[in-house]
Amino acid sequence: MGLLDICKTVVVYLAALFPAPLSNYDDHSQHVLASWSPLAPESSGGKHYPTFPAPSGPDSDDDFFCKYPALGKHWSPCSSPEDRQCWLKSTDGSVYDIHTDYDAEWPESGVTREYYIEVENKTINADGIDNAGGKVVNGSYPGPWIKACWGDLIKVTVKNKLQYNGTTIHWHGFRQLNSTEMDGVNGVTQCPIAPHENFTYTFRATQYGTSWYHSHYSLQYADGLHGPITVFGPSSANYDEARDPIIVTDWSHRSAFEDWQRELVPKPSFPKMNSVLINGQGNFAGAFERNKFSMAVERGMKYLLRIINTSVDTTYIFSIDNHNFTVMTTDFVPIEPYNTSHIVVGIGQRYHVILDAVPIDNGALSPEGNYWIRAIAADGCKGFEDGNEPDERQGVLRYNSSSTSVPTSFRDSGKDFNTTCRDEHAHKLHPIVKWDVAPFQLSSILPSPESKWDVGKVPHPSRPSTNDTFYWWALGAHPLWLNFSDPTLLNLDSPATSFPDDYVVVSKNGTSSTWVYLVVTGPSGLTIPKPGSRSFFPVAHPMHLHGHDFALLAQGTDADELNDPAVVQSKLRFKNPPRRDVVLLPTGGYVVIAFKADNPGAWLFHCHIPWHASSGLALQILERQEELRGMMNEERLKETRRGCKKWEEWVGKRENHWNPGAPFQDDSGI
Ligand SMILES: *[C@@H]1O[C@H](CO)[C@@H](O)[C@H](O)[C@H]1NC(C)=O
Ligand SMILES: *[C@@H]1O[C@H](CO)[C@@H](O)[C@H](O)[C@H]1NC(C)=O
Ligand SMILES: *[C@@H]1O[C@H](CO)[C@@H](O)[C@H](O)[C@H]1NC(C)=O
Ligand SMILES: *[C@@H]1O[C@H](CO)[C@@H](O)[C@H](O)[C@H]1NC(C)=O
Ligand SMILES: *[C@@H]1O[C@H](CO)[C@@H](O)[C@H](O)[C@H]1NC(C)=O
Ligand SMILES: *[C@@H]1O[C@H](CO)[C@@H](O)[C@H](O)[C@H]1NC(C)=O
Ligand SMILES: *[C@@H]1O[C@H](CO)[C@@H](O)[C@H](O)[C@H]1NC(C)=O
Ligand SMILES: *[C@@H]1O[C@H](CO)[C@@H](O)[C@H](O)[C@H]1NC(C)=O
Ligand SMILES: *[C@@H]1O[C@H](CO)[C@@H](O)[C@H](O)[C@H]1NC(C)=O
Ligand SMILES: *[C@@H]1O[C@H](CO)[C@@H](O)[C@H](O)[C@H]1NC(C)=O
Ligand SMILES: *[C@@H]1O[C@H](CO)[C@@H](O)[C@H](O)[C@H]1NC(C)=O
Ligand SMILES: *[C@@H]1O[C@H](CO)[C@@H](O)[C@H](O)[C@H]1NC(C)=O
Ligand SMILES: [Cu+2]
Repeated sequence: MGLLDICKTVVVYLAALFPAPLSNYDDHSQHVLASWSPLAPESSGGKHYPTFPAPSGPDSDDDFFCKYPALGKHWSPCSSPEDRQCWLKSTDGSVYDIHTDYDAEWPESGVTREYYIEVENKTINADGIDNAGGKVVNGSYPGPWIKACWGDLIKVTVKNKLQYNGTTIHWHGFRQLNSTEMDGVNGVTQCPIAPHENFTYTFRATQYGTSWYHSHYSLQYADGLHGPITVFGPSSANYDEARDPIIVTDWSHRSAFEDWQRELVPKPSFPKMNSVLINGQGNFAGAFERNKFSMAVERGMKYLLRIINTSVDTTYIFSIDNHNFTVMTTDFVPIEPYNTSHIVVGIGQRYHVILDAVPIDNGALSPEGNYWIRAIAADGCKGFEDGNEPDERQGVLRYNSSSTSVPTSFRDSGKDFNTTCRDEHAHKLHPIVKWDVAPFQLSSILPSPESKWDVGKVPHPSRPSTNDTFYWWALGAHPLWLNFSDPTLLNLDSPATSFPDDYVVVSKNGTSSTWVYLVVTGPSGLTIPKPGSRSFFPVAHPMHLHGHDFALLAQGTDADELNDPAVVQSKLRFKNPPRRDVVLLPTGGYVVIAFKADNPGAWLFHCHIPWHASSGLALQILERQEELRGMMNEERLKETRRGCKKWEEWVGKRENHWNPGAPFQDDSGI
C-alpha cells in the first residue's frame, strides 16, 4: 500500500467515524486544543495523522478519539478486535505497541487533554443511608472519568470549593517522569489548594491503562474524593468491546474525619466500614436492592473490564459466577495474559481483565441469563465488624438487558477459589516489557536503616490530642508528619539530613541505571503496646510507591525468615519479576522491592489504608536531590509557589476567623 493509499484510508476511516460536526468535541468534560482540526485535514494544509475512536465502551459518551497530529501522515492506527497489541504503526515499519518499552518511549501525540474539576462537600447516599460528611469531585461519587490517549499531555485544573479544608489531587500510579511537582502530595510536592483557589496539574501519559485520581489531603479520599482515569493504549489480549471502569470500594456512613480519633487508641475501637459499593452503588442491610450495579453483555463477545479498588480498609476478591477472566494488566503494567475464576484486588490496585461472555456450565445460559458479580471481602483484610460483612453479591451480569430478575447462580466452589487475603500469585504475573533487576546481596543491605523498614506502632507524644497511650503507625522510629505549608520540593537547597525527622526523608542518589532496593517487614512481635517502645501488630498493609513502578523481588508471610538472609536471598526473583505500584505487605510478612533511580523527585511511599497513612505509615524518597534541584527552576515552580502563597493567606485568615487556636492539622497530612 502506497503512502497516498494510507492517507486515503485514514480519510475514509475518519469520515466514517466523524459523522457529526467536530464541535461536538468541545463538550464540557474535555477540550482538545484546536491548533489543528481533525475533521478537516484537507483544510489544514493537507496534514493527515492517525485519528481513531478510543476503546472507551458503549456506556460512556462514545465520541472520544485518540489523535496523533505530532506523528503525522506516516503513521496509522493498528488496534483492532483481532489485534489489540498494536497501537500505532508507521510506513517505515516502526510501531508503538504492547512491546514498546514505555519507561523509555511513548508516542508524543501533540494533544493536550484539558479538564476542569471542582471539589466540594456533598451528602452521599450510596447504599440507602446518608453520609453527611461526603466530599466529591464535580458533585458525583465516584468523580467523572478522566480520559486520555497514550502519549497525550494531561492538564487538569482543580478548584477547591470546600469551606474548611484544603485539597490536592494525586494521579495514582502515574510515573510523573520529570514532573514530580505535579504529583499532588501536600507537604511533599505542593501546599494544599486553599478554599476558593485552584491548581493546574500538567503531566504526560507515558504509561497506559486504568487508574484513579484521589485527594491526598488527610483522609479526604475516604469521604468520596476520587474518580477513575484511563489512558487508552494497547492490550496484551484481544477483546471486542471495552466497558467503563468498575470501581469497587468499601464505604462508611460517617466522615473519615469523625472516625479518625478511633484509630489512635488500641483495639477494638478502630474504625469500621459499613458496606461495599460498585461504582458508588450498594445496599446497606438490603435497604436498596434496586441500586445494584448491573452490566449487560451479549453472548459470545469478549469485554475489556477495568477493575479498580479504591477501598479504605478492605481487599476484595472479584468474581462473576460461571465465568472466568483473562487478566492482562497489574496496575499500569501489561502482563502475559492468564486465566482465572477470581481475582484478588488490593486497595489502590487495578486490573484490566477480559470477560469472555460465555457461561462455563457447558455453555448453557442460566434460565434468566443473570449471574452474580461478587466482591468478596478477603479473610484477614476486611474493615467490617465481625458478623456485619456486607453481602458479597454486589452486581449482576445480564445477558438479557431488559430482564430485572434476581440471579440464582452460585459462587464457583472449585478448589482454586481461595478467599485468603493475599496478592495475585507472583508466579502468574509476567510483565511483557521485561525488567532484569541487578542482583544484590540481601545481607549487605539488611543492616541499613535506610533500606530495611519495619512497620510498627510508636507513641507520638508531641502531637496534638495524643498521649502515651495512643499509638501511631510508622515505617521506622518516626511517624510521618508533614507541614502543609512547607513542601519538600521548596526545600531542595537544604541537605537531605537537615529535614525534620517527621518528614522521614530517605535520600537516594545515583543514575538512571542505579537500582534502589527496599525491604519492608510487618513483624507480628508484641501485640500488647508498651509505653515508650515500638510495638508490632499483625496487620496487612497495601504499600504504594509514587513516581515509579517497582519490581517485586520477594513477598513472604513470615518476617522472621529475614533473620537468615540466605533463606530469602534464594527466593529473590531478578529476571522479569512482577511489577506494579501497590503491593500487599502480608500480615506478619515482608516484601523486597526494587526500582531504578530514573526519575528525580520527592516520592511518597506509604500504606494505602487512610487510617494508617494519616497516623504516619509513610516515608519519602528524595531521589537524586542534586539533579532535582537543577530541574526545579523558578519557571517550573511557579504554580507550586502560587499555591503556597494562597494557602498561607487562607491559613492566616482561618486562624483569625474560624476556631482560633485549635490545632489545625489533625494527622500526618496525607
Ligand atoms: C466539572 O464541572 C464543571 C462545572 O460544572 C464543568 O465545567 C467541568 O467540565 C466538569 N468536569 C468534568 C471532567 O466533567
Ligand atoms: C461542608 O462540610 C462541613 C463538615 O462536614 C460542614 O461543617 C460545612 O458547613 C460544609 N460546608 C458546606 C458549604 O456545605
Ligand atoms: C477537614 O474537614 C473536616 C470536616 O469535613 C474537619 O473535621 C477537619 O478537621 C478538617 N481538617 C483539616 C486539616 O482541614
Ligand atoms: C523536563 O521538563 C522540562 C520542562 O518541563 C524540560 O525543559 C526538560 O527538557 C525535561 N527534561 C527531560 C530530561 O525530559
Ligand atoms: C484559578 O485561579 C486564578 C487565580 O486565583 C484565576 O485567575 C483563574 O481564573 C482560576 N482558574 C480557573 C479555571 O478557575
Ligand atoms: C481492595 O483492597 C483492599 C486492601 O488491600 C482489599 O482488602 C480489598 O479486598 C480490595 N478490593 C477488591 C475489590 O479487590
Ligand atoms: C483463557 O480462556 C479462553 C477461553 O475463555 C481461551 O480462549 C484462552 O486461550 C485462555 N488463555 C490462556 C492464557 O489460557
Ligand atoms: C476457570 O478457571 C479455573 C482456574 O481458576 C479452571 O480450573 C477452570 O477449568 C476454568 N474453566 C474454564 C471453562 O475455562
Ligand atoms: C428478556 O427479559 C424480558 C423481561 O423479563 C422478557 O420479556 C424477554 O422475553 C427476555 N428475552 C429473552 C430473549 O429471553
Ligand atoms: C489459600 O491461600 C493461602 C495463601 O496463599 C494458603 O495459605 C491457603 O492454604 C489457601 N487455602 C486453600 C484452601 O487452598
Ligand atoms: C491519656 O489517655 C488516658 C487513657 O486513655 C486517658 O484517661 C487520659 O485522659 C489521656 N490524657 C490526655 C491528656 O489526653
Ligand atoms: C545525595 O545527594 C545529596 C545532594 O548532593 C546529598 O545531600 C545526600 O547526602 C546524598 N545522599 C546520600 C544517601 O548519599
Ligand atoms: Cu496499613
